[in-house]
Amino acid sequence: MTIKTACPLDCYDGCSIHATVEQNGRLRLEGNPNHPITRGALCNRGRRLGARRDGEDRILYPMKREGGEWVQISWAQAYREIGSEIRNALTRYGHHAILHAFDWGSGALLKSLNQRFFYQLGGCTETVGSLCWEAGLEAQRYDFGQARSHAPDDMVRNSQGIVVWGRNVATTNVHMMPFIKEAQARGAKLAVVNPLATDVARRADLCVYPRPGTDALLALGVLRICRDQGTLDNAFVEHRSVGWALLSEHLEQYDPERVSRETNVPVDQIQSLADFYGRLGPVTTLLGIGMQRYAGGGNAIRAIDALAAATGHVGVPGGGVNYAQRGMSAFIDEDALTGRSGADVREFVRGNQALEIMQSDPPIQVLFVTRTNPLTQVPDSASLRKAYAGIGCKVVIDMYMTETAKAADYVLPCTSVLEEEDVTFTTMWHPYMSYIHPVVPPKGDAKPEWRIFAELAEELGIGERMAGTVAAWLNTALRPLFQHGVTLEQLREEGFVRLPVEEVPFSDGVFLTPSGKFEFASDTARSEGHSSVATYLPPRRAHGFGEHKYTLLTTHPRKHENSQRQQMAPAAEYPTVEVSRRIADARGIQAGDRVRVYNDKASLIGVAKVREEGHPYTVQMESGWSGQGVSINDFTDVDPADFGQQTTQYDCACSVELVERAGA
Ligand SMILES: Nc1nc2c(c(=O)[nH]1)N[C@H]1C(S)=C(S)[C@@H](COP(=O)(O)OP(=O)(O)OC[C@H]3O[C@@H](n4cnc5c(=O)[nH]c(N)nc54)[C@H](O)[C@@H]3O)O[C@H]1N2
Ligand SMILES: Nc1nc2c(c(=O)[nH]1)N[C@H]1C(S)=C(S)[C@@H](COP(=O)(O)OP(=O)(O)OC[C@H]3O[C@@H](n4cnc5c(=O)[nH]c(N)nc54)[C@H](O)[C@@H]3O)O[C@H]1N2
Ligand code: SF4
Ligand SMILES: [Mo]
Repeated sequence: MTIKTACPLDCYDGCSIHATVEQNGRLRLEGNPNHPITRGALCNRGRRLGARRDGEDRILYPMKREGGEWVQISWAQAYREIGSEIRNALTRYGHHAILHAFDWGSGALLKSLNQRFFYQLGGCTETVGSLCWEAGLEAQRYDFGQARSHAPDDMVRNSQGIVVWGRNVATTNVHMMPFIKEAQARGAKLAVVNPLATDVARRADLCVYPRPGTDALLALGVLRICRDQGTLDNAFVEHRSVGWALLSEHLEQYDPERVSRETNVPVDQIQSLADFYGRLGPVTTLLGIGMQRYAGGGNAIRAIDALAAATGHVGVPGGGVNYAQRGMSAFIDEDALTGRSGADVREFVRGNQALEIMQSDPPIQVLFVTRTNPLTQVPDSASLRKAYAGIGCKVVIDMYMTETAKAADYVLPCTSVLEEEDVTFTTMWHPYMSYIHPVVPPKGDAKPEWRIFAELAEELGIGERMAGTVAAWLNTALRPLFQHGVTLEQLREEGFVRLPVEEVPFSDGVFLTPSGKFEFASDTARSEGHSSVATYLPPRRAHGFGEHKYTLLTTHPRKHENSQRQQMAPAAEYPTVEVSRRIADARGIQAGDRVRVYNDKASLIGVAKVREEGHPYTVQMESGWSGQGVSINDFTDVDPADFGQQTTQYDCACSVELVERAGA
């Protein structure tokens, strides 16, 4: 029998899965052929969810660290001891002494019940801000009022141009590739803007390899050329926007020669990009997360928004500046699930939590980590290891012994998605929501996270505040959706439903900004301490700015999800270090050589790969790796981006040297 479920990983694609338990008990997972995005195919990460469920190294019982050894304990003991730690913290210091560090390791809806638990204590300290994409979300809030994406098939039908700007589509958004191919078959032109030569670049009509962290400069330079050559959409600028005059004045700083010099993009390519936006029919822009992880990352997104809007590609079929699909949030009552509005919450910025913990008053007594592996994924891992080490009681809920779990006092085993009942959806791209049906029973003593917190609440005498069933919680959280005629039964039976978000956002010319128009100049941005128009803020450490010579881009891994390597793509002892041809020649490095990558904070040995195309001073490694006593984020720093408490992992530099010739 085929069971319909879904992939809850933090991903653009939000796939629907057909799961079968074979006679020998093995799980077979396939992409749902009827789902308009999944179209029958899963990526390696989705296919390996079964292996992760059955991994030999999976944690199946509550574990406690005693004198440096891990011992198995019962749930009753775990609840009793952790409950007593919570009570002590509450009595001595109050609820702010409890830190809940969480992220989106699973995007299933009922995971938010973990927040509800902490709010029922009166409040807690919790992590806010983003390791991921918030600078861009804030940028689009200033410009459009909210980040919205076009329906996937709109591009296939209507776009004359596609610009993949800082998104590694063939790796991180694999289900986009067929849509791009179909649009190209219909005659659409493709441009790719990325310091690295990604797989999609092979299909491109125009490849631009800017110096990392200079996208705002590039976009504003392109916009200035469009203005000077008269290829703007004057009707849009006049009737549907505010602030053009101010931005236009600001563009005087971005003459093509300066832009070329500082972005390292030849003038003729800047002109080609101007022709793309200025002279083609509707152009859709697929923005990635990469270029906003820099000092000026939010402004880079604003600059691209402005370019696409002024040249007439916003609010029209085939256009759009697609970064996220925040329209989904209107169909979910998050507060009914979490109860956040009544709670007294102290906020620690995710990227800066090490310092916040070390300076905390009241001090953090108990740490809970759910759905994240901060000791690998948060910048400046060394400081965070130190900060966590100073906390008396650390509880990690996970399926595997991550670097963070290894540093804990208690590790509690949560279920795999294949053992859960829930709902999931992506806010990164398309408007489909999927039902998660349980496929197999929980292994060992693993429990769904919401049950763990419900039982811990009972231990603390507040059980009734967390009591409920999956159906009841879903009915509560999805009430706004059900008002649109969708029912829980329909979602359950069909496996997925399309939410009623518009196919072409802002096609009525009405934006969600204070002015109701697209805002080239934003008073909101200014009142929040930023330039009112998009501006170029140089990187802090990337190539040409810091002491080390090469930009170090630790981008998202091909085969696995962030640091979730177990049973997906085990960490090699020596990670691959991709260097440009220029660096290889300067340092006498050949493919396969052992090389040392280092900066002031960290050092590791890897195996060299040489890239012929791309920005000449760029080194690339996959994020999510740890080994040799360090993690990738031992190289990165905690400085925030311009908007939204966003981290800047790519604003990072390193040096590289040859250690040992291949085969030597
Ligand atoms: N296989 C796989 N897929 C994933 C994930 C995964 O871990 N593995 N993670 C998921 C998550 S959490 C996210 S947030 C998304 C991220 O999805 P993406 O945004 O596609 O991923 P990134 O690797 O962060 O960066 C995308 C690209 O930005 C480029 N880039 C870096 N600096 C600059 C710059 O200054 N300018 C420009 N123009 N480009 C730059 C990088 O070279 C990279 O190719 O992917 C999701 N999908
Ligand atoms: N240098 C560098 N750093 C980066 C990035 C980068 O590109 N480069 N990318 C950044 C981005 S975009 C992101 S989104 C973050 C991601 O960083 P994290 O949020 O830490 O994501 P993962 O590494 O996927 O870790 C998620 C963990 O949650 C566990 N998990 C899965 N399901 C559940 C569940 O139901 N309950 C509980 N309790 N645990 C569960 C998984 O087993 C896994 O260990 O990393 C950021 N850090
Ligand atoms: S990780 Fe993304 S692409 Fe892969 S199966 Fe899951 S949702 Fe689909
Ligand atoms: Mo992310």
